[in-house]
Amino acid sequence: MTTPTPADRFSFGLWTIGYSGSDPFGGPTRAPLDVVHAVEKLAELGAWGLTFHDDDLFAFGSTDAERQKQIDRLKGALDATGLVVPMVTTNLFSAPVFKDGGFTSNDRGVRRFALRKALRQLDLGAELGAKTFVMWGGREGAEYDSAKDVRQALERYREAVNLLGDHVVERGYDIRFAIEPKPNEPRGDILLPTVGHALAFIETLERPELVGLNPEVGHEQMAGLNFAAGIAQALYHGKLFHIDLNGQRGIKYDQDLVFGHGDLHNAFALVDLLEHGGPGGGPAYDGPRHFDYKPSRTEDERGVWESAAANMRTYLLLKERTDAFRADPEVQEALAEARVAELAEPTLAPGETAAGLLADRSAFEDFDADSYFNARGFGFVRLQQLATEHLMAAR
Ligand SMILES: [Mn+2]
Repeated sequence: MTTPTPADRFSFGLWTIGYSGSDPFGGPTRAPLDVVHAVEKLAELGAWGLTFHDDDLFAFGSTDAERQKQIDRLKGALDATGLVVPMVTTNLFSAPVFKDGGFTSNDRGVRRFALRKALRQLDLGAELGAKTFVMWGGREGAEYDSAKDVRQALERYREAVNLLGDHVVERGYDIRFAIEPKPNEPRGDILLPTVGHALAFIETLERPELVGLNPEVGHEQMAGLNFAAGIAQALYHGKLFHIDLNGQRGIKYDQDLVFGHGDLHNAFALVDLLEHGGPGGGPAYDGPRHFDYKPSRTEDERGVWESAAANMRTYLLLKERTDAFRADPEVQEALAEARVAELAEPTLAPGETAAGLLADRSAFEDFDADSYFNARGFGFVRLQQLATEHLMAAR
C-alpha cells in the first residue's frame, strides 16, 4: 500500500509546502501559498495533519483582527477537509527582534516578549487540539564565544520551558513539549545542538515528563551523526514525542530534501525501527510522521505537490521494503547468525554480583578468547547486504 491515507498519520508544516524559494543568495521563485489552498491540497494527497508556526498563518505584527481572520479561515478549511492540527510551534527566529534569539537573548526585554509570543501560540495550539508544542531554537546560540554565557543561556532556556510547562498544567492542556535539536544554521552554534545534548537538558527541568524531543533527520546528519541510532536512544529514554522526516546529504548546510533523498540506507533503518522496533515486532512509535522538508526553489507549484507526495510515497515504500526484510527467512537466519537477539540477554545471571562473576572461571580463566582470532565472525556484512537488496527490491 503506497497510497497515503489519514491512518498513516502523515503531517506537513505550512512552512514546508509554503516555502517560496528564498535563500541567502536569491529571493522567492514561487508565489505565496494560501493556507486554505494548502489544506485542501494536503487532504487531496492523503495527508492527515497540518502544523504551523504562528507567523506562517498570520504575519508577524498582524493586528488581532487580521490574526483572527486567518485562524477562522484555517478552521473552516480543517472542518471542510477533516485535516487536523497535531502540532504547533512559535517563530522566535525570523523577526529582527530575535536576532540574538528569543528565550536566550542577552536582552531581557526580548526574552519577555518571546515568552509572551510562545504563550499566545500555546493557547492557540490548545484551542485547535494540538497535542505537541515543538521548540526549535534556531537563533538560540551565538557566533562568538565571548558574546554568550552558555551556562546562563541554558538557565534562561530552562526558565522558559518551565514557565510554558506551568502554563500547560494551570490551564489543564493536553499538550507536551518537543525540543528540536540542530547544531548550527542560522546561528554559528546553536544551544542543545544534538539529541544527546537535549536529553541531558530535559532531565534538569521541573517537569521532565512533559518534555521530549522532535529530532530532525537532517539536523543530526549535519553533525555527522547516525539519525536512526539517535532515534533509538530517544525511544530508549521514552522521549520520542514527535519526529521531523526529511533528507540530507552529509555535513553541509541544512538541505531539507524529500525524505529518502539523502542517506537512503539510514532512512531504511529508521523506518524499520519505527515500524518494527516495538514489542513483538510492531511499531515502536505511534506519533505523527511529520515532514519538515523544503520543495527545492527549482520547482513550480506542481513540483511542490509532487514533492509533498514523494515524501509520503517514499515512507510507505520503505515500510513495504522493511516488511519484506523482516519476513525473509534468510534475513531471520542472518539475524540469528549475527546474534542480534542475544544482546537482549543480561550479561549477569539473576542476582549475580561482582564476587559471583569473579568466582566464575568459565567467564575468564577458562574462556577461550583466542578462539576469536581468524574465526567466529558475526556475519554483519551479509545482513547489511540483505537489507540493501530488500531496499533495492532485488529480493
Ligand atoms: Mn532542516
